[in-house]
Amino acid sequence: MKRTIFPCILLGAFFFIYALPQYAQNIAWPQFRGINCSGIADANQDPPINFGKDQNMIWNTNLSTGQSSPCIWQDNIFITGFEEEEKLLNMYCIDRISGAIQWQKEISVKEFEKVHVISSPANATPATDGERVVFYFSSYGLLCYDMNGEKQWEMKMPIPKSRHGMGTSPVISGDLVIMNCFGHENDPCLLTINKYNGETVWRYSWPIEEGERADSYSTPVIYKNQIIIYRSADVSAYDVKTGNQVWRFLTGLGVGDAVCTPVIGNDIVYVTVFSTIGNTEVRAQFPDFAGLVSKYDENQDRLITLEELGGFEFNNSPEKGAEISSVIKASKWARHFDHNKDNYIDSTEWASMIEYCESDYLKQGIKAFRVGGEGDIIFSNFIWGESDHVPHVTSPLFYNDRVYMVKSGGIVSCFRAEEGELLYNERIGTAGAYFASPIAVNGRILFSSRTGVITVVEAGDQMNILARNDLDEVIAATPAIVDNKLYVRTANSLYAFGD
Ligand SMILES: [Ca+2]
Ligand SMILES: [Ca+2]
Repeated sequence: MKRTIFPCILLGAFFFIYALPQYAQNIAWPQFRGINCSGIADANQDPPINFGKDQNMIWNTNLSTGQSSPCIWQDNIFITGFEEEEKLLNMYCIDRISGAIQWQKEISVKEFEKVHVISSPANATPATDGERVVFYFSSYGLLCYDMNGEKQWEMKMPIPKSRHGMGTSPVISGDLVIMNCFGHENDPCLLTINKYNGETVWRYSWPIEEGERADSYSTPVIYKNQIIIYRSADVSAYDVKTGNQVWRFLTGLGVGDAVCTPVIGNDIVYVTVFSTIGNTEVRAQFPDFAGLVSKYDENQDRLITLEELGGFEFNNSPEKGAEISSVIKASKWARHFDHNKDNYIDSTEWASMIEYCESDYLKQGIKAFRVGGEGDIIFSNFIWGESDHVPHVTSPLFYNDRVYMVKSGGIVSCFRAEEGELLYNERIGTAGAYFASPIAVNGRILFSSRTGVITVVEAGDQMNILARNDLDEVIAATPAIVDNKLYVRTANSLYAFGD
């Protein structure tokens, strides 16, 4: 069922032709998820559909653990890793043709940033413009090297305070390195840095408003002269020259995890907004008050205390699989709904919690809105939204006028991009968690499961699975495609596949 809190406004598509970035002619996948975080390979690329350790593998190079994606320029691949015991952060430059390590740098730190069990101190994908490469480690800061591995500059940063650890990656646009630090709870800001010397150009500090929380795992997206960032309360745009906020699209969730990186297609922004407590998997686990009493009223006084609720636990994402999904105590949430603070949750208070979940469900989901305007653009620019099927971590993919999403469980949704019509919502047959974002090449889409299966699906209005390729290693990083080859970072390896 299609549900949304917003009016559905259909707008015509606006097609702008603007100059391709200079690296479009080069062999380049220069940052997280390729050019402008789109996840779309250059036209005419044709990597193998079937691949694996025994099929179409060109090379495989062992790396230290990490989940940054490959950053590629011509014959160089830049990638990171870390060594837990030694407290080392590793930066690699790998020869794209042979897989040999060309140079390797390491930084020793006293401590790593505290990160979520599914995250990593080597999370951020490097960014390059073909003359330099910028690495970001939340436990250290930014480091810039030239292509030969000579250090150009560095910007140390305090270890950020955040819920799950930084998820963002730097990007290079024009003369600037752009860093989304909106997820630093202690000092949420957007930073631009002179890529030649490492000096700060401007800094936009987030004036946190009531009901908002500094939170953002998103990588910046560039649209003309604007930097677009997804934060917990909004998707907002900043003038690349001045650092002024130009517009903001309120997502409705003031305290949600802003995890995905939005994508832009035909001047429409697509963003997936996820609420832990609003998602259908969680809501299905909540009984009504009578059900609550029959199950958790230990002393049988027909009343429920917060302590009695301690026995009620729910899984915040059963589809991720037992290994990494979190079990949450209902009392943790219910405490906020004990409005009269008497330590009992009565039927009205329980109902208000269910209502809150329902309201978060209506606020969450994929949202499509027209890019542009000034100030608050939620009512003027909103096009369509859909509460169901929303992933927690992966980013949406805009490809050939369709939008694709994959959520844990291997559940793929495909929408008509402009209208929001759901074309299909189906399981691709590999369950478990999905953290890598989908990418597209030559009429095909690649979905990578954490368990290491890369499913190749034909782009289009029906699901048509072309291949399932099992690497049998953990994949959390989004793969990269250049030069008819596919590059996949697993927990401890980098693979190159090609015919
Ligand atoms: Ca009781
Ligand atoms: Ca109460």
